[in-house]
Amino acid sequence: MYDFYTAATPNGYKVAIFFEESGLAYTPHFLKLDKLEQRDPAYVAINPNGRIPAIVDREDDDFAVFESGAILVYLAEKSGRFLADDARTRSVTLQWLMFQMGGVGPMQGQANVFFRYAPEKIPFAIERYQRETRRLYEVLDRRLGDVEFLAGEYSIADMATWPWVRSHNWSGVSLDGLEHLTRWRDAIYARPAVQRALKVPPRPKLAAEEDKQDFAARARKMLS
Ligand SMILES: N[C@@H](CCC(=O)N[C@@H](CS)C(=O)NCC(=O)O)C(=O)O
Repeated sequence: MYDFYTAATPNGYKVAIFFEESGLAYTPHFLKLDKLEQRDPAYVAINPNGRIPAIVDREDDDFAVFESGAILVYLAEKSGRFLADDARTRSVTLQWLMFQMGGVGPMQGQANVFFRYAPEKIPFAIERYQRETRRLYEVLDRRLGDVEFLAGEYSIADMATWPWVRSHNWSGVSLDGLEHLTRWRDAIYARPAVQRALKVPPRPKLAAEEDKQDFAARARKMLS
């Protein structure tokens, strides 16, 4: 059994998708990021970075894992799912996982900060991070023109990348013209396990402008 510390963000949904796809037993704990619960010393003892997600493996001496990519690798190795054994497929999976962890996540995260949360609008920063995110999406699109999923078969690389691509509108980044990435986005969205994961916790619907402003104001509290 795993304790899973999370919130309604892309990095949290990566791990929720793994749990729902694999059927591993887990107990979710939802942190209120706008109340800065992620900085509570009891939680920082689990995740020294004071961010979500994190897990604790209750069947392995309460072993704690932080960093979403490391969590996915740990769970894949524990369950024998979604990370191939053969060296080449495993390497390809880890290459695309690292591409997400070092590229898509940080760039799109900064696009969100400057496009949605920053108290002042800095056009250079907004354009820089949106353009870089779009460039990374184009890399994904070319890859997905050759293969069904990033490592060939559905894997932790897709689980890590999908929640970010899914929220492209929030970052102000278009998928126009990226037909392979759009095909992949829709195929993963249709998976029942992914639908279940998106309720862990439920993602707020930000249809109205007031809802978007309210969400951004709460997210801004984390920037201090
Ligand atoms: N590299 C980390 C990033 C974790 C991260 O930035 N989590 C965000 C939510 S997506 C968070 O906890 N933010 C709270 C804060 O900034 O205080 C990972 O992939 O686990």
